[in-house]
Amino acid sequence: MSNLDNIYANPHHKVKDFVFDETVVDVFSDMIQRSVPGYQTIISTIGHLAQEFAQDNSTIYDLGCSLGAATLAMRRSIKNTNCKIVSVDNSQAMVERCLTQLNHFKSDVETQVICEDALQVEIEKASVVVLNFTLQFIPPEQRAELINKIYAGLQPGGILILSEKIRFDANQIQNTLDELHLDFKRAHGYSELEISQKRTAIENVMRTDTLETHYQRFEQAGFTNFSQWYQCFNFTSMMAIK
Ligand code: GEK
Repeated sequence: MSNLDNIYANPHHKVKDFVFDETVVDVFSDMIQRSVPGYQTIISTIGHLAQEFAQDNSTIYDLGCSLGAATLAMRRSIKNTNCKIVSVDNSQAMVERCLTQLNHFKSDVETQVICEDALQVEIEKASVVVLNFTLQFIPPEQRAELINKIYAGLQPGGILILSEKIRFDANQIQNTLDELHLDFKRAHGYSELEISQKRTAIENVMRTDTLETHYQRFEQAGFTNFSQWYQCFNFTSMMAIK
């Protein structure tokens, strides 16, 4: 069950940088669904992709798992032998709530939920790695290191699923897609005050890349087989197969 996100509904004297604390955890499910166009489609497609790419005797990683939506979708769909899921988030509040959420559902798939920085996690014998709107919160100078580590830890035939908010160098495209996204938020009940305070809170914390930057990182890591599979406005999801 998720509470309504009204964190920025009233004026804040000083808008602080956004953090994934208990207040956010309480409303997270509502917040992400009203902020990310196609979030549910992306989650269910992650389940389908995991079904297709998970391998026997391998590990699936959900890095920046929040409340475990992608973990749950994958856990429901994989049918492999000796395939476990490692779900990681560096917010203690998220990890605690994620464990509670996962315990609501029965599953035979071994699932570990760990509170750690994605940059510190060892990626080994991976068949599926998910970064669903997580890389954008990692300092830009550390992003290549993480993608390189994921490539190294993937088994041949394994997949990285990377979803991100992206930015565009062409001003008119950037402004038009941004406006469409704001209209999506308005249509989901966010006021102008909520939109503007959230924007202030997130601007130092979430730094977006262009699609070209993501593709360059994939190439530099060693991936040759990658594509977007989803885009709505300035939100995309990509797959890179080793
Ligand atoms: C979903 N994937 O619902 N290491 C680990 N976790 C991190 C790090 C880091 N360095 N930085 C941020 N996080 C989820 C949604 S939300 C996206 C992901 C959003 C975590 C952070 O604590 C938060 O839980 C998550 O990444 C980003 O499918 O809020 O827009």
